[in-house]
Amino acid sequence: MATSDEIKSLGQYMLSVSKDEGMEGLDAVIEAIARGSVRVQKTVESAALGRWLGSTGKTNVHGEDVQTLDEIGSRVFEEELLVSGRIRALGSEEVETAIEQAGSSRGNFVVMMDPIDGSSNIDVAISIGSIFGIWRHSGKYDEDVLQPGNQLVAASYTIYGSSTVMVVATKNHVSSFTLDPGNDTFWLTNRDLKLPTDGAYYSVNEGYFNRWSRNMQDAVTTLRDSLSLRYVGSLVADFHRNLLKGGVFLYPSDDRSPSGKLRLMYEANPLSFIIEQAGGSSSTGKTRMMDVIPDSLHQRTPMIIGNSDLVDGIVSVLNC
Ligand code: AHM
Ligand code: MG
Repeated sequence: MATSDEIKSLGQYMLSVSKDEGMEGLDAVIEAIARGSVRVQKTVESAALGRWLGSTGKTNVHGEDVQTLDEIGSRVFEEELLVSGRIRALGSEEVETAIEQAGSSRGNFVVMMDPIDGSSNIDVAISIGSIFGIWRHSGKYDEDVLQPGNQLVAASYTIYGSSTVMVVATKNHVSSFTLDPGNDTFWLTNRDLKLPTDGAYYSVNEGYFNRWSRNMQDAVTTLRDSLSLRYVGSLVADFHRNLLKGGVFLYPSDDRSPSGKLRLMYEANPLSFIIEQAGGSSSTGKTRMMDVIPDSLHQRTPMIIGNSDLVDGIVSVLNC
């Protein structure tokens, strides 16, 4: 690969990575996500002015209220990804069944996405994001859409925060790119990201403390001794901060949600791939997240993700 001095834009970076890692067409998929992110960022920025806040009045497959921006984000990324010509199957947290593009002879990738993550923060101008897991097209449709995380070839997320940042992970690199809104281009700003060795933060919704198992309560109580609490309530924002500063994010099961809240295919697997490439780990509390064999597209999972020593410590308290 060329040196960082020679590689500046996301497009240039991805051309080089796709070639080096033998993944023809991955650059087109990532560029489609980048174009979608620019469109979504513009919508997020002026959501109140364009009357794109609030609920659509519809309910999604998870029984959750669909926000107007959820619907826009889903449509934007679907359009951009499908015109890339590289998608064989596309699954979305907002859509019941995955789209199959059987006729696309160049379609060699399967993408699972959460088009707008952190929906409860849309109306209050707090950071939200978009998450993508990318697998190779493996064979039949059913096999394509239910591949485990350990078969991921790339993952990405975009955070619409005080700046718009896109993080892209492939088997050998995790890099971040910052959007220049003047020319709608993402520029490389952080190359080969690695988690800091000392975690600074723990992130969990402590409002659910009384619903957790005794062991989970003990594990979180221990974290309070050495770490600061930060919880935005947008997974992408909590994850991104912990990736840069070190720490651990938890969304456990509780007595109302025995499988937790987060979705394996759209949220947990892509972020687990990224954290492992950055030197951390991710667990369901029982097993490595990426070894879970999915049984349905929209299945939920508990998640503990971040610095390996913190994840391992929590998992050992959970299983003692
Ligand atoms: P969403 O994808 O519908 O926005 O739901 C997932 C979000 C995550 O971003 C976040 O970590 C979590 O829900 C917050 O849930 P809670 O409000 O229960 O803490
Ligand atoms: Mg989400």
